[in-house]
Amino acid sequence: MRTQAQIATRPLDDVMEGLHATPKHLPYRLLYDARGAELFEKITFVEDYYLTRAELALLEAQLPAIAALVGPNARVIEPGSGAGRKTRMLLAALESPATYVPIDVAEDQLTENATSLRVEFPQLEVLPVLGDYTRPLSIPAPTKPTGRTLVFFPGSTIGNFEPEEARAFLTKLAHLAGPDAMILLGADGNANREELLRAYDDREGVTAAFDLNVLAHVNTTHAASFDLAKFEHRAVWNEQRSRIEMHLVSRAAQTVTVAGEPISFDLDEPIITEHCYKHAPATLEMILRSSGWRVTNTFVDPAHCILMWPATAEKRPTRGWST
Ligand code: AVJ
Repeated sequence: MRTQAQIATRPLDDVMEGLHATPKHLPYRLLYDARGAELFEKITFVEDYYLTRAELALLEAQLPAIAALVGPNARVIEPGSGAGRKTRMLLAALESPATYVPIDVAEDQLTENATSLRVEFPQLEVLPVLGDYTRPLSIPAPTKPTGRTLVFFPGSTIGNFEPEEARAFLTKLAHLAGPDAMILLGADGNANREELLRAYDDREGVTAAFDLNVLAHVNTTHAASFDLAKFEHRAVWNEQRSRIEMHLVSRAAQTVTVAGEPISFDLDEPIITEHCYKHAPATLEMILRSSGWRVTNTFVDPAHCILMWPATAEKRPTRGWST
């Protein structure tokens, strides 16, 4: 499948690099192959994963304010569009949105989503971009004049980035979106260890299945011999870095072959597969500000976990293209 090849092929093989490192780690984008994207979508409905529920409620409550800020005929750009539940709410609330540009690596989901959006919003021009939004991007130009550009980046996806990368990425978005653009960034700022451990190791086992799927993916793309039964999913709160981590822990001392190379594991040795920073609101606001975005407002959910930041691009973003 093209998506998998595209996800797996990089100039420097970061899979091998990560498996030779200490601690071992895998690039998180591998979690989001076709099966992984499906499992992640399932996570968003899980009781213990409070993030989606809380953000949907917050978004719903603030939609009139958001629509007023954005104005008519908007061009909406969404990196990591996924299944598009929040997108639909947003598009339905905006005044005659003109263009929607979803960007995602999950090809099937991207195509299906674009097709159904064209039916649901006949006046909307949908211009999907298949690709990894952390790499250099070009956005197709709308065929008709549009109003304000809104970058829609909800879902705490920003937490996947290292703080410096987050800054570089938000700067890139400021350039991409142009002057007078807006961003709506949504992120979880919860630092409650118990709630986070539950959210990232849910009792239904969906997160565990999502995490373990990365080994199946590497088995396929890197001719690897991971036995999924010999690894266990674990959520780990990294207090010092204020981030939740997903680990796959080796249940035995074992050697796995990956692309012809033996990789040895000690008993209990982890592979870190993903981390999500839980920035304090002031930290994230500072990151936004130093990325060329002027924060205009902050929307906070009643449980004080999820925050949404509408921000407008400064006339001249402070930094050039990077990443
Ligand atoms: C898609 C990165 C926002 O960190 O909450 C959920 C991914 N991983 N459960 C998150 C995820 C395990 C999710 N993000």
